[in-house]
Amino acid sequence: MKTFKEKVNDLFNEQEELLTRPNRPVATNNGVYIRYENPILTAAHTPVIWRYDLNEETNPYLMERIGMNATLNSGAIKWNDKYLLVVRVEGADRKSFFAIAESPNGIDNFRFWDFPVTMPPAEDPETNVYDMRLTAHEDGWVYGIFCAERKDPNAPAGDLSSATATAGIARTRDLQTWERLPDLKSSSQQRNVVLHPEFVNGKYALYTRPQDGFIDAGSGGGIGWALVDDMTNAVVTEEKIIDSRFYHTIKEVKNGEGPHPIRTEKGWLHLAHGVRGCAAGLRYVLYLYMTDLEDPSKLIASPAGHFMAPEGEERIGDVSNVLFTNGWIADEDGTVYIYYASSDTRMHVALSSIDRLVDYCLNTPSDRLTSSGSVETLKEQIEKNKQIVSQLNKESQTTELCMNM
Ligand code: M1P
Repeated sequence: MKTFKEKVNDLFNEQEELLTRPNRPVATNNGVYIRYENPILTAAHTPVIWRYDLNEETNPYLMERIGMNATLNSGAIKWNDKYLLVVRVEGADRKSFFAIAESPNGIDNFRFWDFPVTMPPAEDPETNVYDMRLTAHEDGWVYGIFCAERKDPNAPAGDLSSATATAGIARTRDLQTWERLPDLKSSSQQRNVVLHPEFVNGKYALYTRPQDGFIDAGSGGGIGWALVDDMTNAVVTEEKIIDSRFYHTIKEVKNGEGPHPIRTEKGWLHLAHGVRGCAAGLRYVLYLYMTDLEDPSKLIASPAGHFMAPEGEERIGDVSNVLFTNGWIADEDGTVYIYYASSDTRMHVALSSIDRLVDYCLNTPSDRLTSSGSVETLKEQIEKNKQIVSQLNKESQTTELCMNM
């Protein structure tokens, strides 16, 4: 029989093994990105000192006192040479909160800081906060914009589910102390609001996602764009849709900006999520698009379809069939670390590069929005490839590249 002290040691040792487990790239890839074998953060990665009361007198059975349910939708930033995630941690009590986990290499050894983020509540205190997008703005502050959720004050008596979504705003200079600013004022509900890292025409620029209800985007046409004078009193006066939803696409039901876009030589590179409905419920996938360098609200590339969709175990979780992202880090050498959550349960990383992602955006055919259009796109590629393969076959007597010409 182990002593209490030995059992405590076991807890720490088992967790250490999990936290230090090396992550390896999976063998198969599509040339666009590389997935990694293990999730980078799960509920089991949350610190032992959060979950257990380690005092033998008050917890003689060494039971978990405060359960953690999931680690998901995380903002990301490179900070003092470390890869930092502002993780949405969801407790067993269904409340989400933010906590920072850091890694020396961006792909494994993620470790939570001892204390979660103390986020001051808004003047009208919310019930739940989640999905923070981080932006180190050129004004010198690091902003975190997140969903602040409240019970719908207009819900009929007995309806304990209807809620409202508002963009909560906070800023920090050290990621330790957060100053809460007033929530974004907008005529519609908002989620997936993201701050562009540079001033545009002297103003702060926001990617928005107007929505009629808490779940349904309704008449909100897609990812929006709004210029704001002052982040300490952010008001959406004019909003235009820059990346629309379309019937029978991966973003038919709704879409939302992921992390803030990355500046590249060829334009702003955007990562987003798109949602469609099916008999199994909503299916969330990731997609990319690009906008103009001078005018980040002008769409210049819109590759068809998803860039990443749930695979294998990623398909299963608290909300199955979901990939969601709100964080990526572009390193100085052009490597891009894409942080995504699967099925609202765990965090993963995929690696790519700015060059590859830009190439993907500029050279993946766009959606012609009908089956016949898709067949035409396919035929164009097949025609071009047949010519190349026939040329290659002529050049190579020894290699039979294509049996079916
Ligand atoms: O459950 C899937 C996702 O649902 C919502 O996404 P959206 O903002 O597009 O409606 C969010 O609640 C998100 O956190 C969640 O991952």
